[in-house]
Amino acid sequence: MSGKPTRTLVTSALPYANGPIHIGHIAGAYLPADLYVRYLRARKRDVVWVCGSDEHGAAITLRARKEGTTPRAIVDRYHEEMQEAFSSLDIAFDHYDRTSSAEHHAFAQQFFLELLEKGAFTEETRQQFFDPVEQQFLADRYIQGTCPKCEYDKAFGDQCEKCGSALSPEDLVHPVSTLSGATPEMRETTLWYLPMDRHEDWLRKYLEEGKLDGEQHHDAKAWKAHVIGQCKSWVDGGLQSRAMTRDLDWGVPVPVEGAEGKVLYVWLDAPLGYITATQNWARKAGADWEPYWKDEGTQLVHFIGKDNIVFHCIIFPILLKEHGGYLLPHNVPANEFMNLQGDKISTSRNWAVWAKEYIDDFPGRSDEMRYVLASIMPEQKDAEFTWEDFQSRVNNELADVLGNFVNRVFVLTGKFHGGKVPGASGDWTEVDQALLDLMASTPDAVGDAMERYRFRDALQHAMGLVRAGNKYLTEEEPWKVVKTHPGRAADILHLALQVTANAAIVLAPFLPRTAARLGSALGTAELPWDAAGGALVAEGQPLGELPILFEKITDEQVEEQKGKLGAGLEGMRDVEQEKPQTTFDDFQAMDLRVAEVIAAEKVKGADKLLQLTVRTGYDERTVVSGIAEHFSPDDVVGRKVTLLANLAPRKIRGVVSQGMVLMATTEDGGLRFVAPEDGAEPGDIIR
Ligand code: B3M
Ligand code: ZN
Repeated sequence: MSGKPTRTLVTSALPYANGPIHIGHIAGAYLPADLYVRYLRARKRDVVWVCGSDEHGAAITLRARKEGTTPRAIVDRYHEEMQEAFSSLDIAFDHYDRTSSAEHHAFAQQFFLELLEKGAFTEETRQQFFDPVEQQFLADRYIQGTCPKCEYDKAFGDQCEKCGSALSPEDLVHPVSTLSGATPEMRETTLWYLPMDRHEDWLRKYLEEGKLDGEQHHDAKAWKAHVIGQCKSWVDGGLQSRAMTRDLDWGVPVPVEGAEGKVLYVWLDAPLGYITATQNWARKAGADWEPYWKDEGTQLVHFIGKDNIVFHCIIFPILLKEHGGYLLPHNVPANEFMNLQGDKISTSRNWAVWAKEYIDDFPGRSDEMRYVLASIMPEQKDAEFTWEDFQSRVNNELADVLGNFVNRVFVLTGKFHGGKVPGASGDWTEVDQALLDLMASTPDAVGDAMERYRFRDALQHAMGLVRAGNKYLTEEEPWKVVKTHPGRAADILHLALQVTANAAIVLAPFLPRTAARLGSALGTAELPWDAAGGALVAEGQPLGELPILFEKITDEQVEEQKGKLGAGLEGMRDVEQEKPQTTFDDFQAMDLRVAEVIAAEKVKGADKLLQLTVRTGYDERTVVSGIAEHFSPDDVVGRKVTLLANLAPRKIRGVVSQGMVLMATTEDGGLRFVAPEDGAEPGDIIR
């Protein structure tokens, strides 16, 4: 456990304002931060947690294009929607900001200029990919190609989402514009680059030892192994320069004369959003923002998903260090991915559990989702959410253990002690003592795990106390003992009530609503963490009404939720992804005509090929077609087909093919002719 910092600044990745929030987001960067912050706050530590919408970058402009609207309309819509989604699961930031604000633009521009003055960037005129159809430079998600590292064929110009590598457009093999599908041309433009290779030495030290300039900066061993591993492999692989500006019209304008039409790279501007969010929080709270970013005693902790590691552990630290005066991240406890019901979460396939829809279907039941997500959080490796598992955790753990335990304690206290906390004799048995010991050690066990970002472990420790309490009650049977030894029964219930109050404290970060209900039912306005471990409710204290804490999840609810996955897309086939957009002009360039097959024979030595003679109405020509495994020559003679007539002739197995016969591929891998309706004649033009 690292030493107690003076203050902690927590950030969660700024989500792109381009779509709704699902449980994968929540489990990745928001719930863990919320748990951490609630815990630190319970310990009365000085902590501020900021987040906000990331409103720039191709993620936004491409979405706007797809929906046929403006980037501004997209970010305004999702900025609101995302905040509702977060609060529906009681994800409670101190401040939620947005990067399209005037304050953020001004700060990011200022920061850029300061870096420029310090010589952090190199200004270079280089050849860049340019889309000749859309008349725009292509970077980031505007360009796709094959990843040079893992060969994934849909890597973007800034990152491969398969292997996580940070890329530059020129790294891509077979680059294509995602806007037009065109093969890009090269055009010259001037950009500012961040020469990252200059920083390899100190970065390595910072990552491996947590040391910088001889000073202990953080305990590197406290970093997650997968985070350190990813970073080290990038640094060891050699860091390249990376362009920090883009030729685009949506973003923070580059504040340099003559740089019209250029904006800051989104991964330069977005992390600075953490700083502007802190500034805006401070203004609102009447506090000073600077100590949170600049004072030695502050720990800066970034909660993110694993696809953002390179940006937070390498690029942002370089920017902060180059600028000077800022702290570097103390820890970046990135989470891995959450899968869903046997598949990757996917917005486009509607394979997701949306935060808002969940709350619409399970009103008021945010604690249940928080509990399940914390139980399976992808801390060290990818994890999977299933509705069956959700049901079993809610029913068997929350309802049958926590709910059942607390309910029995309250009912029995009502029955035997008139609803008042009974006194204890102080004559503890060995069994009592074991439970008292567990109660005493649980807060530290939970706290230690929390401070090490082991939220699953922390929850297990907290629930361990509840399980022990439940077992204690079952085995000690106060409802029987009361008949012969009422004093002993009072001891048992007294202890069980103390366990309940302690559980409310250590579970509060995970189950804030349940903890509050327990607190008021116990008649204690406040259950401070510092008092946890010992007796918390006094003899004679009257208990309030205990509501039913957890309803069971029914099989019907599970089925209903599973039925929603992929819904709206029923009857849809699992097919190849659509090719990048093409243009009307490109389509017009293809000459499609009705033709008739008048002769066919196998191509010698080629199992797959038929040599067809087709009549076009104005000539007869040879076309070689790869259909021999599906059709015999007899099958095809006399058929009307669709011919791509102006395809450049190609020699195939010694035969010159003049055109192509269009075929449809069926779901089971078969082939069908794309045949014109009866009555169409050779020479009819298709358009
Ligand atoms: N908007 C990336 C993402 O949503 C990004 C995070 C920015 S954090 C400064 O994956
Ligand atoms: Zn890759």
